[in-house]
Amino acid sequence: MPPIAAFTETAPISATPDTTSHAVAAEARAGLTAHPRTLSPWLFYDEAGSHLFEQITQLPEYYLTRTERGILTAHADEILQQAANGDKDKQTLTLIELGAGTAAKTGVLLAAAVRRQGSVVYQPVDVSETALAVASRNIQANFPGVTVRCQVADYTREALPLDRLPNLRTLALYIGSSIGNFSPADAKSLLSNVRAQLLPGDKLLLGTDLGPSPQKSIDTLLAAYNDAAGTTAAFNRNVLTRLNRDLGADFDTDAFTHKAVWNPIHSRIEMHLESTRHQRVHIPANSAGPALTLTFEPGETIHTENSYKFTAAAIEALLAPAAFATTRIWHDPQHLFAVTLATAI
Ligand code: AVJ
Repeated sequence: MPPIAAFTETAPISATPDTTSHAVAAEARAGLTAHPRTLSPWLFYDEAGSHLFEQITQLPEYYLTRTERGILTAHADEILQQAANGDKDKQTLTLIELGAGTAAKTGVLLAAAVRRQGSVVYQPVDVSETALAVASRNIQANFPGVTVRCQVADYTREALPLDRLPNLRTLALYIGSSIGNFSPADAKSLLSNVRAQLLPGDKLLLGTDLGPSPQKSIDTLLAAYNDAAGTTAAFNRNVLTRLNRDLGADFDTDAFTHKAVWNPIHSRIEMHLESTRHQRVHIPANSAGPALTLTFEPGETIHTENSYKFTAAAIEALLAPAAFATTRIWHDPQHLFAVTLATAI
């Protein structure tokens, strides 16, 4: 296995900590017996899927990761300065990161925090203990002055296990456009949960992909989810491979086509798997229920992911109900992606 460098991208693990076969079985049963059929995006991130996601982040068409990294790199000092600003007695920051994974993009912000205040306590939160171990090792080795306190938790379900440090202001990081996988209602409750763990004046840094605009075509968006090399197609189909392995299902993965479509009503890219023929799929009895036989007609789809795209107004509309005021939005020069600093009110 190649050594994992501090700047290696890894999957933003948004799975529940309960990724046991029971959770997979329950999720697959509920989704595949619903109409239209769905599978939840956390199912993508088994080992093969996490590796495919890492490859996606390096594709020429997938601008999101490198664009966000560019924004963070260009504005790290300013982001830290604005996050600390506004309360003279509490300007020392501690950084907490939701879904930190291996903290690949965080280094640039940690380095800026160390420049600004000499040292910083960094609290990555993730469901994956393995990813956190890598994060901790890489950060401690490459960023002197950073103290890492890992917390294994599912921030999408539980209250944030925030270790409140006296007299420190918290800067919570939720980057990578991970919030794009949630419906607006779920995104608002997630942000409210985060907000409930913060004090007024604390900050949130939120990374979001942007919708089409005069500077950004729908084709740019579609290409990011329908790359020429077929990596996103493999990532999408891998969910069926996972169900075959984890549940003993018999999906013929070659009989499903990857589809990425722009939904202008909901301002989201949708990924689907489309059956190319009439087929039956069997799932043996498991802890979630009896054996299932699913019939797919040609053209019938499984909806596997939503990836919401935002405008400045839409970002504010998510943040405001969760009691965050938008403080500042940074963009890349092409206005593909946004990084928003919000203040807990
Ligand atoms: C990890 C949710 C940000 O929506 O762009 C990449 C996942 N899906 N290609 C995204 C993904 C297909 C990604 N997020």
